[in-house]
Amino acid sequence: MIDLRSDTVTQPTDEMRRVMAQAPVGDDVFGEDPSVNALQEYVADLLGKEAALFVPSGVMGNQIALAVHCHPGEEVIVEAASHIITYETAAPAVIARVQLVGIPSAFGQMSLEAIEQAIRPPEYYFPRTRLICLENTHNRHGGTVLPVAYIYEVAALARRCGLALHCDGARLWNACVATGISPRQYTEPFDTVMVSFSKGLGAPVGSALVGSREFIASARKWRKLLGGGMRQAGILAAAALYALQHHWERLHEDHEHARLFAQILAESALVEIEPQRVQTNIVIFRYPAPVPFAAFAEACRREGVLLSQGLPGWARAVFHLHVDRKQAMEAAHRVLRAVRSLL
Ligand code: TLP
Repeated sequence: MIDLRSDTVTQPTDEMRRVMAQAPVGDDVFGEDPSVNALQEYVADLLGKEAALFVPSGVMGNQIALAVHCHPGEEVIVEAASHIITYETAAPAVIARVQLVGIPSAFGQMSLEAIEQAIRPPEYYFPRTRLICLENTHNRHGGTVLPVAYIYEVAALARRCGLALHCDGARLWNACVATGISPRQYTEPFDTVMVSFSKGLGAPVGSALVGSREFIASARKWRKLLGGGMRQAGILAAAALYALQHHWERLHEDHEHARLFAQILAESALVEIEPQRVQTNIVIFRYPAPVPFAAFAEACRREGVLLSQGLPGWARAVFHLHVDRKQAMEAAHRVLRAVRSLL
């Protein structure tokens, strides 16, 4: 079975398990876990921010960011197909108690005009706009990369309007590898950034939230409130640091495999694919309408490929540590066999 449902499905490698087993640990709720502290210092420095907080999941990192940036009843501008709006179980309504304003876009880039129009004037009866969130790379749009110039334009608009700017950078590493742009260049315009170790980097668990020292102090309180204060979490942090130091460079292989897979699908003309969307490790493509996704996914499973759903009407294949070049090509041929079986 070739599992392309997500880059979250990877198993820790033998070397990663060895590093985990040997990691020095302490009680992180007391701030005494040396491996967690080492990871947090490393990530803060890598992303050019004052401080970092290790959190169990990307969702918790995003939700803590919203809770620290906003007061209940305020508004957050997000891209309409963003992870925050789609896959976080309406947590912003429950935890930060904010309202999300979703702005549709083609590749994850909300237009500046649309963002500006969504910012509320200061009438007492409007909600107060507090925060803009960007997602880089953009998951549902197919792992698309936000151009740095665009991010700076959004940041200038946010500053001009007194708004904070957060980045869901669960796959920021992929954007860096795809463009050669450093993490610091990507993160500089943001007040806060969430990055994940458990996606393409292949760590079993964990994300980090970075920002100012003051912001991260509040974030630590929120993490505890949400039940995310972990004790000897160094075992996990060691895996995350190992992943960052050893699995980052190889992400270009996942991008290459994604391109190869997309190319085989595109050449067949059996499925609709937009090659300009294939920028990192995610490929989304339109499967034969009007077959429901579940039926298409089942046909692919019968051929030995697991896929997930992207935008409505689109299937998603994600390339990772455990899929080599041969398997990427084989997966494309199997998907085409599944498509033919449904025609
Ligand atoms: N994405 C998962 C699913 O939740 C869809 C996946 O398989 O891609 N931000 C972005 C952009 C993400 O893609 C994800 C996970 C998260 C946040 C949440 O991370 P976790 O799963 O660690 O809470």
